[in-house]
Amino acid sequence: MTGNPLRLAHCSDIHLSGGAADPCRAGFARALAAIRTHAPDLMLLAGDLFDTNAVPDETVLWAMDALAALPFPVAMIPGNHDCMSPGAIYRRFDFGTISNVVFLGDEAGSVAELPSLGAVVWGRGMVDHAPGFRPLDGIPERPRGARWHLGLGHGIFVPRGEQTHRSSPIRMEEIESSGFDYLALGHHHAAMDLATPAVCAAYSGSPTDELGCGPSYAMAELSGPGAAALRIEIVA
Ligand SMILES: [Mn+2]
Repeated sequence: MTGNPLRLAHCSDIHLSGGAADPCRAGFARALAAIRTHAPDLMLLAGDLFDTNAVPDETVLWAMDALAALPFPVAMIPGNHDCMSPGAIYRRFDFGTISNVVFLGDEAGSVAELPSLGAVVWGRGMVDHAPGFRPLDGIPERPRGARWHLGLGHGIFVPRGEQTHRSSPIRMEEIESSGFDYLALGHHHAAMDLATPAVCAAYSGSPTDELGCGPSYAMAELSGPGAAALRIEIVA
């Protein structure tokens, strides 16, 4: 298949909490400025934009404005800190009304088409961060005619062959069999490159946490089936 590559930015675990003095707000603004320099076709936001569902409305409105100001589309899911519990931020504020944002909050999983990019994006909205919630359960077949099949998930990474009793497990076997061209993961604040020959996947790490290699996001360039270049970028 020929055509332009797809350039993805991937960010998660920002943990916005308070007002203008919140260091995560400044950190997210720096990360967005850095992401803009890559001129991505799409940004995937893999959960925990907010630290709790009790953040002030002003914080939510600031974040909505920050996303609306981006010159590219954004596809996003909730995480465990901003999950879809009763009274959740995303039940009170409809991020889907932002013209360049698609919000994938349905508990059963939902799909958004981005026809101008030839991309289809899937994700599940976490209601309850519990062992029974499987962030990658129910991935649909690759949609016919879609050039790029992209996924989002928020939960704990479980290496190949291991078991866990922890909440929201994301098993390496599920990543490998997902069929996605790119899978944007969130929850671990240290970045993790999980790309395999079949699936390009990563935890982007948090742009507002020093854990691991430092505050980070990920950039992926998809140039064809199984052909992806992934970079973890450090926020200066
Ligand atoms: Mn999380």
